[in-house]
Amino acid sequence: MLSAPAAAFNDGRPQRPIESRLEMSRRSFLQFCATLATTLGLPKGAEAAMAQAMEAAQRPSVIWLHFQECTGCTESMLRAEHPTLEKLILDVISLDYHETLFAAAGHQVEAARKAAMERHKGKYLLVVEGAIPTRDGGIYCKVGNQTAIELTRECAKDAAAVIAIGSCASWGGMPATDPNPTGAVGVGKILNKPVVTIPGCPPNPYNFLATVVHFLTFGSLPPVDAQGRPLFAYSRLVHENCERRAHYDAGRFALAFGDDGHRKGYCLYKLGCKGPETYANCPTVLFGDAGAGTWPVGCGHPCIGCTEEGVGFSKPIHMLAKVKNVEPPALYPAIHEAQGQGATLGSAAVLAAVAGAAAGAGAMFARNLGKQHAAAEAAAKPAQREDA
Ligand code: FSX
Ligand code: SF4
Ligand code: F3S
Repeated sequence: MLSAPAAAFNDGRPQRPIESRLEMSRRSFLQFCATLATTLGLPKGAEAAMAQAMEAAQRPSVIWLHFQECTGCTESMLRAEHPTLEKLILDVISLDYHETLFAAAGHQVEAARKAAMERHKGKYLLVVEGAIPTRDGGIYCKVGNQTAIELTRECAKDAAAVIAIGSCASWGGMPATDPNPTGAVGVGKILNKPVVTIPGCPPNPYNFLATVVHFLTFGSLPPVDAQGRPLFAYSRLVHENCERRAHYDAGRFALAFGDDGHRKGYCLYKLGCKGPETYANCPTVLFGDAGAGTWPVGCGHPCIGCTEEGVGFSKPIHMLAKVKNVEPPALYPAIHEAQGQGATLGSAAVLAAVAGAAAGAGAMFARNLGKQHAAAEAAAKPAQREDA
């Protein structure tokens, strides 16, 4: 039985089974759904509704605009696996306008955009990539002789929902860096309707996929924070789930790139890591499906706070982060708990799930505690906490 939102998108065309359309086994497809459901922090069983919604012939029309940016958002989507964006485009959404991926150009694609907007009035998704220049009437970015401001307003008017992908579209990002010569702003600044933001430079493609699949499955976008960021992805500091956190707590820091601490995988706080003031799920979701450690800190580079307005592209790279939270979250049970009092590990986990806490955090926490340089540490002299 098709869920109501999925049925609403059904275009009635005969479809092959989704696993053959996505060129993956049934098992892999269901694993993919379970991963997305977990990423969203949804309760057990939600993966079945997601699989059902994706299996149906629902293909929401998507209009994707490009403004001031490097196209890294689209590039990061193209590098996603399970499934790749190409397969997502062909089988899950109907990408009716995308300047980078379209072979056609000029009046032909502008006509395609207008036709899609008319045909799917009130039902299409508008995705905006890149910042919007507002200075001098917005003349610093024009497409088809329309300014980015005009195009965004025109396309947003009849959209079911607006998604700003990347930090540029979310709050200005790199183009808005001081002195911001073009007056670049995020999409929310020029629209009078809610905008879901997926910041990151580039953003994690799974956060975008999970947001779109949530829309497909439930007919609505996921709950967001004050900046419009989905809570499932941006409710925890990078620092809370970082695999180097044990070193931070123990006072073991890299003090220079390539020094002994850096080579041992110590905490990067003193190299300017902004993880303590940046909300994102990078350490738990990782990038590019290339295995463990595939995120900035995992590769040995401090987090620059690319998802956080006022941090990424604003604070100097080597400036020390403002530490927002050094204590374990209050949801963690005490080590010694009297029987029948306080939170148990199980109830904390349930609370975290209900609150939509970043999935996998518990597993990462356990994994991080165990794996870091146990042998090297045993042989090394006792570490001293370094003063800032
Ligand atoms: Fe680039 Fe996107 Fe950064 Fe911006 O991602 S990766 S400059 S967020 O708009 O293309
Ligand atoms: Fe990880 Fe950075 Fe926090 Fe250190 S300061 S634990 S490297 S997020
Ligand atoms: Fe950006 Fe920091 Fe994640 S730099 S990609 S928020 S680790």
